Amino acid sequence: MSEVILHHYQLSPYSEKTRLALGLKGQGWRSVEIPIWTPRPKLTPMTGGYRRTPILQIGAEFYCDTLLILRVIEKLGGSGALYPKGQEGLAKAFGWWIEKGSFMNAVCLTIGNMSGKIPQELVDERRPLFRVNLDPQALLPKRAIYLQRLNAHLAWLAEVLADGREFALGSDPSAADLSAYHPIWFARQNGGPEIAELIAFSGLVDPWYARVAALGHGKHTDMTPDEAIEIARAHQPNDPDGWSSEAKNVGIRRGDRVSVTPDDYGNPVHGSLLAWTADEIVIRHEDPSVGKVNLHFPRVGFDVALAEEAA
Ligand SMILES: N[C@@H](CCC(=O)N[C@@H](CS)C(=O)NCC(=O)O)C(=O)O
Repeated sequence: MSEVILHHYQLSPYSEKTRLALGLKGQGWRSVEIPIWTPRPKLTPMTGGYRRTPILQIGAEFYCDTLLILRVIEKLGGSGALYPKGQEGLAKAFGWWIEKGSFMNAVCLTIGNMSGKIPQELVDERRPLFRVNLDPQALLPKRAIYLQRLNAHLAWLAEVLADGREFALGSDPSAADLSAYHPIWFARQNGGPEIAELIAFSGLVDPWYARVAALGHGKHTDMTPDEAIEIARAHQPNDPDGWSSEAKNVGIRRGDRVSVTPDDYGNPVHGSLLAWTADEIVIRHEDPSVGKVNLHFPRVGFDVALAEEAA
């Protein structure tokens, strides 16, 4: 099998979730550091412009969104279980809830405390993506709101951990812990002691947080963006043909040119539809610099539609 390549940047909470997943599974990986804000001229041609972070690459297969990326990492084998047997659906639903409830609130709470540390380019670039002004001066006055919203969800996490269990689903770590951890990690790493203290339920959350952090990131070595492009170019993409009747019911057929768009924030990506299963959408993308590649998306959180002719 071709190497597991993670396109990510250090500051990114969803990348931290993925790094920990690789650590939990003991999976070796190659690290391609991408710019924190666009343009990303080396990455964009490979991913058809999908612009969220992180992205996992294996040969000419590109996996978008950590919901799918963690499932791919799980299938690679290794130690532990991101989706423990009998708790697969629970781990996914838990992760969906806590990320929706806490991620943006933790980010806005934290950045409000990062005056002088957030480049204007980042504020300007993220504004249309998140539809939020990430300027610390704009976020600080709203601290009370973000704090209430974050702590309301952390109260549920504390309730889950209140019986003394070591991890969210029991005695072993899973994807559920990683989803709960990364927004708190972002706040603690970047918000300083003031924000760390504002985050409630520390008595219950702290020992759990330390256990998740101890999973580490696994063995990894750096790779240049050009090496990653070369690997994509050197591999033939797979030809998956999984199909669900759902696709038929919405009037889309294999081979149609479609757009795939996150249902919360982010841009559409276009390509020819190869597979549509209960769990995954796969489209074929082609670019002169990398040739043919497959882009994979989770079914949950993405909308597929026939592409406009001009797309
Ligand atoms: N649901 C997505 C969310 C990913 C996400 O929002 N990532 C943030 C960084 S942690 C992002 O893309 N920010 C904009 C960017 O990096 O370009 C996932 O699970 O991968």
